[in-house]
Amino acid sequence: IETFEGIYVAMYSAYDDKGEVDAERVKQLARYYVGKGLRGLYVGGSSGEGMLQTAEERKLVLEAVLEEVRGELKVIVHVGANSTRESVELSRHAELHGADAISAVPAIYYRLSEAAVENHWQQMIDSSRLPFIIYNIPQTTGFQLSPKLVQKLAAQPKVIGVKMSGESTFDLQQYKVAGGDDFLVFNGPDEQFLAGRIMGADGGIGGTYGIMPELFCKLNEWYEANRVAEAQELQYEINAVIKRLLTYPSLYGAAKYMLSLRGVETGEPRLPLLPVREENHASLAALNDHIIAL
Ligand code: HMN
Repeated sequence: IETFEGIYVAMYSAYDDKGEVDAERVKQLARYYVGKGLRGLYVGGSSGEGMLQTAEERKLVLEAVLEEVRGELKVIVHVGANSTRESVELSRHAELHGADAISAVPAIYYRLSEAAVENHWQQMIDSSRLPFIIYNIPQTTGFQLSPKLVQKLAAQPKVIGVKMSGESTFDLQQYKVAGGDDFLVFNGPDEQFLAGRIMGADGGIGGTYGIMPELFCKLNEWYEANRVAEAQELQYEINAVIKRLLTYPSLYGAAKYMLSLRGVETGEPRLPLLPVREENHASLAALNDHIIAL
């Protein structure tokens, strides 16, 4: 049985200087993550700005990633969109092009009943043979995922796990219980990766992993080796970095600027996400040096 546990970078977007999706830059970014100990990439999620792109752009991004790293890194693609129709289209595309798994948030904007969200996800699940990972992020979607719905969905072999980006580690553990033995939970909040693992997460998917992949892989290894005191110290170091990152106009703009300092150009985030300003450059360069030295 193929397993998905491990550490996945929630990949950032890659645009050219005019803000158009740039397949070459997507490939360079995907390539940057090979050989760092990661299990894979999570494409088109929050960090990847999937919700700010057209379906055609999202397809282009996924195809570029798969062309570059298929077989070297597992590729989970976020196919959540506002309409079920578009999500189904993206699911079919993902299967056709050889993605390893699909994943989706609930549809946003409308206040949806649990039955509506269940049906939205079910249509994606039914539209492809790929494994499906529920993406729970209540602070942005407003949808509270119940353990009962997790249990119901997880009864299907194709539903292999949940990406838990909510902050309650109690809820995380309850999803693990509800999903059963083979059901995977991926920790979402990078600031509490270690706490998530202790409460039952099998791995993590995170945006800030994108600028410190080695540190998150090390954190995971130390947890697995029972070196919890050292892991806690490393988590604290990481959190000091994240705390600083959150002071910029946008987390994504700051992270993307740091990648450019390492020779990986990905352009600015797409509006309404703000880019960093010139006055931020010096402190981000210092933060980048700090991360590299950790
Ligand atoms: C994604 O889909 O891009 C992310 O994996 C979601 C992830 O849980 C991030 N959460 C949000 O962006 C709301 C975290 O990586 C987050 O960026 C990090 O914990 C810093 O707060």
